[in-house]
Amino acid sequence: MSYKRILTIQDISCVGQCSLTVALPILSASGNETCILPSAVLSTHTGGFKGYTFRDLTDDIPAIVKHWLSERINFDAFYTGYLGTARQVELVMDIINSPLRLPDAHIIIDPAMGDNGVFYKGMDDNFLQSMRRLVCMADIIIPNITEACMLTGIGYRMDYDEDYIRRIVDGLLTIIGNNKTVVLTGVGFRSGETGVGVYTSGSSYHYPHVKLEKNVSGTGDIFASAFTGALLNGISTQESAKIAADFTLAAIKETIQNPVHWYGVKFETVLGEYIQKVCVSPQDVAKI
Ligand code: PXL
Repeated sequence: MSYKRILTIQDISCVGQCSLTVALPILSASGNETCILPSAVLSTHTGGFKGYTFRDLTDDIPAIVKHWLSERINFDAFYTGYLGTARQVELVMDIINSPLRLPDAHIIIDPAMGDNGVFYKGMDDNFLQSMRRLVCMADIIIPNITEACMLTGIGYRMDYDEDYIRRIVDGLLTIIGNNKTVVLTGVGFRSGETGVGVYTSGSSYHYPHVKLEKNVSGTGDIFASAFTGALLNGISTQESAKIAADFTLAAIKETIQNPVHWYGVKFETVLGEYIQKVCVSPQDVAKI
C-alpha cells in the first residue's frame, strides 16, 4: 500500500469532534502521514456552544510555511476544511501554488461555510468570494448543498429533484473546471433518504442511504476526511465516497440515541471498520 504525506489545513476546535480533531485521527487511520496546519484554535466549534473562544492563527501561517520551504518539505496531497478568515483562504492558495506541492498532488477542498441554507457564524460574502477562487485550484471539491448553492449563486431549496442537483453540479463544474470532480454531500431524492453524489462532466453516481436525524457540526468533516484517506490509498472517487458515507452513517448510529452527546458523533468507536475497508489493496476493495 502506498504511504502518502498529506497536509490538512483547518481549525482546532478543542471540544466538538470536528475539523482537525477528526481529520488527524481518520487520515492517520487510513495509513498515511498526516501533517496539520491549524488555522485557528477555538474552545469548541461554533454550532451550538455559547461563548466559545477563537484564536486566529493567520499571522503564524507565513512563518510556518517559510520554515517548511527552508526544510524542503513537500506534500502528496492537500485537504482543506473550515478556514477562519478570507485572508486565510488567500494564504492557502499561496501554499498550494508553492514548492510545498509535489507535481501530482491531490487538492481536495471542502468549502466549509454553512449548512441548512445559511452561513456558519462569522462567515460572510467576502469569505465566499475568496472561497470561489480557492475551489478553482481543487481536483475535488466536497460541498454540501448549502455550500454548493452559495458557490454557484443558485437559490437553496429543501425540496428538489435530480434536475435541480444537476443544475448545481453543472454550475460548480463551470467554476472549478470540467475535468474536475464534485462530491456533493447530503443529497437524497426520496423521503427518509440522503446520500452522496460524485459528479464529473461526463459521469454521475449517487449513493443513497437512510437519513438519520442527527444534524450536528462535524459530520461533513468526518465524511471528507474518510473520503480523502480512502482516495489516497488508491481507491476510486465513487468507492471512496461510498466508504466515507457508510463510515459517517455508522458514527451517527453510535450517537443518535444519546441526547447528552448532542455536539458531535462518536466516529472513534467505528474507526476499526473504516481501517478494514481502506487499508487494503484497491483490487480487493470490490470484494469487501
Ligand atoms: O466544519 C464544521 C466546523 C468546523 N470548525 C468550526 C465550526 C464548524 C461548524 O460549525 O464551527 C469552528
